[in-house]
Amino acid sequence: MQRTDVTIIFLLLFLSFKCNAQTDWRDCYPILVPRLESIPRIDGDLSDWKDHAFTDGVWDIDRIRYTPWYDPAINRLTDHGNEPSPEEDLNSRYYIAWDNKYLYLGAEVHDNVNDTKDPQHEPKRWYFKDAVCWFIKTPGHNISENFGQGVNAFCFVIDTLKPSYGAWWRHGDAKRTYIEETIPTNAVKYVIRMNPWGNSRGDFILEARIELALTFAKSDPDWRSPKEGDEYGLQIVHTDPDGGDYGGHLIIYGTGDNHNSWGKMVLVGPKNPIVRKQN
Ligand SMILES: [Ca+2]
Ligand SMILES: [Ca+2]
Ligand SMILES: [Ca+2]
Repeated sequence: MQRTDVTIIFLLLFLSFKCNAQTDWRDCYPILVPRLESIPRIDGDLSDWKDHAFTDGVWDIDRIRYTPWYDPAINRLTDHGNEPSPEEDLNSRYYIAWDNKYLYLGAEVHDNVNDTKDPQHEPKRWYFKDAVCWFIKTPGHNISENFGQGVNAFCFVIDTLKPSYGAWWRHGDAKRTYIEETIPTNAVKYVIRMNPWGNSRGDFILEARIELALTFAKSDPDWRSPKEGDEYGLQIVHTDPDGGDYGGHLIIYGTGDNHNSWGKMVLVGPKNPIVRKQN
């Protein structure tokens, strides 16, 4: 057994002792994000790193319904007539990993319709389009205001034309809140591959990396290079309008802009892929 496995087991044991009916779900469900030992190619194919990344499997509306953060007003799908079953409307796997320079983000998504048209388009309105957005808070702050220092959202509109607003960054800094801007082009690399399995033109794979020093250090002057044990905040928001205006919306590990509702994301060492038993 490798040192990292032992560390993770001790961490989980420690956390499990703290879990009871009065405990916050976030203390019982740490999101242990592994460090990658080899550098992925950002090419719309996650197979080079996804087995070494954090994922907790498939998310759809049925699974979210039984989570502690579920709110039917915001976790919902929309009916435009002639819809497939809810699980075929949207189900996804999300991946996250890190190394000393980058945060790696991935999604493998089954979606019935790709919709990036917004009748009242503004660059910051990613949430009126098909988009996947990772909300991340840097370690060590108990900030009161939403999107203040160290609080970030990295949002990717699922448009292969990659418009200027396609990779969006909502964040704070030491003085301001809710800064809305494109992720600087030198800080992000991403690829969207549509219909990767030949089943639906709405399906896609998103593979992205964010350069840590060009984003977190800007949103949080106190941010330091990542190391194992660092505790960030994490929430994923996946929007799925599929026609019409404000539409389907799944929130994972949180309840919205208030970062105090977000899950605990702990940076850990490399992860060994699951090995299947020989038959
Ligand atoms: Ca790749
Ligand atoms: Ca859909
Ligand atoms: Ca969609």
